[in-house]
Parts: sequence; structure tokens; C-alpha cells
Amino acid sequence: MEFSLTEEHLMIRDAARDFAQTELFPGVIERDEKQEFPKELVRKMGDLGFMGIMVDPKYGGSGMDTISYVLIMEELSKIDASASVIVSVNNSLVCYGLEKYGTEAQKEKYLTKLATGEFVGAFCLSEPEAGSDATSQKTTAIDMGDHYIVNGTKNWITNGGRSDVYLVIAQTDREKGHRGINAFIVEKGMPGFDIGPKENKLGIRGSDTHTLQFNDVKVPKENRIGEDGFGFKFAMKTLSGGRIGIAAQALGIASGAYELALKYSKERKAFGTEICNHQAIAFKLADMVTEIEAARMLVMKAAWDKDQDNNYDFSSAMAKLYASKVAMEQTVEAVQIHGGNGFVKEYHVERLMRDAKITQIYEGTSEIQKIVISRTVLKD
Ligand code: COS
Repeated sequence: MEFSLTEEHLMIRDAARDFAQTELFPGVIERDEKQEFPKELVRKMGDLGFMGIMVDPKYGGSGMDTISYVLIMEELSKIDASASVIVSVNNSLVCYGLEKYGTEAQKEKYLTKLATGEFVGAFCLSEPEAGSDATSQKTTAIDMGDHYIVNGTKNWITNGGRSDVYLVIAQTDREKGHRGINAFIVEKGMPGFDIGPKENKLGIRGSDTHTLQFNDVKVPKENRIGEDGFGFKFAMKTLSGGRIGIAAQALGIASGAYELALKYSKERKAFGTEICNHQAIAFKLADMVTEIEAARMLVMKAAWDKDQDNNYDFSSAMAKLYASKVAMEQTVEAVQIHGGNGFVKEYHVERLMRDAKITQIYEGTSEIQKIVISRTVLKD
């Protein structure tokens, strides 16, 4: 058992904290209000190596471990969960998927640019009728010999209007069920690939979420990822790592709200003393910090499992389930500690509360995580 972070981890965490405070913080309220994608900040995160954290340096990545990834995600998410979801999707759904399962040619062509932040990536699994029920893909990819013809609609796609590379899951052979699903690399601008309107969201409003339309899009065969029929397993394996990123995002949202609440409680006075001196508030802080630390342990365990090459389907599902619950509950508490000010944008906690909700929904709802967890414990 080793609970301490290495010197290198501490340096990485400090660098992410510094970036979040100095670069993300200044415009975060405005970006949330205007639903503005942080284009320039994404470029800066690319320069810092945050867009390809775990990618091998030979493909332009930072070559760091998953512990480093969650440390960065936590720090970014304390300040701006819209920026951190861009990082999470690019790293754990797109870069990881390509590095682990892509061909050398695909890595050369796409991963090298995604890992540096020159390109941004999106992961396209959800459909109007296939969110949790991910095997029910209606999008089709018909095998035409040297290419596929893709038709269908994808929903709620993060980075949807801002990506250069889209990993698209589609059904090639319906008879084969989930074994007839494939994953493809679709490039922005391919004829027949259209980006629909942007969603007007409750939270993570600075991230860019769209419906995507595929009308007879011709995708070369060399853009298929893995063997024929590997697409559903590709999606599941990739999402297991994605869930570690979202769990770390939830942890960051919760700890960001806690830090604000702690500071506020030491400044705000009521009944002749700072409100932290009232047990009603002190006990809330005690619960918050305990819950957040428990979530941190689960997030770190899942990251450690991935770094050790252990199976992390189970630990990532538990980390996401628990950290997202903590994020939702503790951001509500942070608003409560702030009282009337908590309801006002300038105090930041209302945004964190709105941002927390999505962590219980995307990359597998809490109910899906319970399916994964319960199936594992009931398996034998
Ligand atoms: N790694 C590798 N393979 C996996 C896997 C994983 N983590 N999870 C499932 N599979 C495989 C199974 O082994 C099975 O393959 P075989 O039949 O060859 O053994 C196949 O995938 C289908 O699995 P299963 O029968 O369990 O499918 P279900 O339809 O019951 O669905 C859940 C399984 C619910 C876990 C899956 O659909 C899921 O994760 N849904 C949520 C998707 C999601 O996160 N959506 C959000 C979109 S991204 S924002």
C-alpha cells in the first residue's frame, strides 16, 4: 500500500492547478453564460501536454500515467468542468482508443495530431434511441468492398462541432447483433457528414454538444478500427477508461465546491461569529471533506488498476458511480453554505452544482454503472 504521490505527480498536479487558476478561472462565468467553447485555452492545454496525457511520446503525447491524468482532471474540473470534459474525451475516449486499437497508419495520421491538441476528437456512440442501450445502434455502415457507406444520427456528442476526428460506432451486420458493430474514424468535412444544432445545456455550457448527421458518408476501409465486428467491444473498453476521467471530473467539481464553501464559511459572519464556528456548518464541512476523500480513494484505485494493467471495468464503474453522487450532493451543500450568495453566479458554486449533474449521466448513467458493478459481483 502506498498512498503518497511521487514528486513528479505533485509537480504535475501543481502545474494543472496553476493553469486552472491563472488561465481557466478568469473567463469561466462568461463562457458558461455565452456557451462559449474555450478554443484558445484548448490550444494552451495542448501546449502543456494535457490533450495527450497518457499517449506515448513517439506519437506526440506526454507519456504520463493514469494517476497523472486524474490529478490533472481534478484540478481543471475544480475551476472549469467544460474545459475538463474536452480534455477527458480527447484523452480517454479518442487518443486511448486509437493508441490501443488503431493501426500504425491511423496513429501516424490522427493520433499524432490529437495528442498535441492540433486536432480535437469526438466519440460518437449515443443515438436518439441508443444511449444506455448501446447495442441498439441504428446508424449503419454498409461494407462496399474498399469502403463503407455510413448513414444515421448521433446525439449529445461532446466536442461535436469542434472536432477534426470523430470515432463513430455503427452497425454493419444487424444479424450478428453487437458482434456486427464497427468503429470508424470519420474526418470533419467528409461529404455527407453534417453537424446539427448545438444543444443548450443545464451545465458544462462551455463545452460543445451537437447532434451529428451521416448521409451516405463514404469512409475508407482503412479507417475501421480493429477487426470486423470489434466496434462494440471497442466502445465498452474505451468507455471503461473514460469513466475514470469522468469520475475524476466529478471529484474535481466536488472538491472545488468544498474549497469555496470552506473559504466562505471562514469569512461570512452570522450571529456574531464566522459561520464555520456554528456546528450546523462545521458538520456540513466534515461530511463534505470525508465524502470527497472517499471518492478520491475510488478514483485513484481505478487509475492505479489501469496503470497496473489490471481489469478496471469494475473499479472505474464504482469510481464514477460514487464520485458523481458525491459531486451532486456536495455541490448542493456548498450552495447551501453560501446561502443567498450561493444562488448568484459570481460565487461559482451554482455553476459547479449545475455541472455536477452531467457526471451522473454521460459515459454511462449511474444506473448503467450499477449494472456493471452488480453483474460483476453476481457473476460467479
Ligand atoms: N469490455 C469488453 N467487452 C465488453 C465489456 C467491456 N467492458 N462490456 C461488455 N462487453 C462485451 C460482452 O462481453 C459482450 O460480448 P460477448 O457476447 O462476445 O461476450 C458484449 O460486449 C455485449 O455485452 P452485454 O451482453 O453485457 O451487453 P448489454 O446489452 O447487456 O449492455 C451495458 C451492457 C449495459 C454495460 C452496455 O450497453 C453499456 O455500457 N451501456 C452504456 C453505454 C454508455 O456508456 N453510453 C453513454 C455513451 S458515451 S457519452
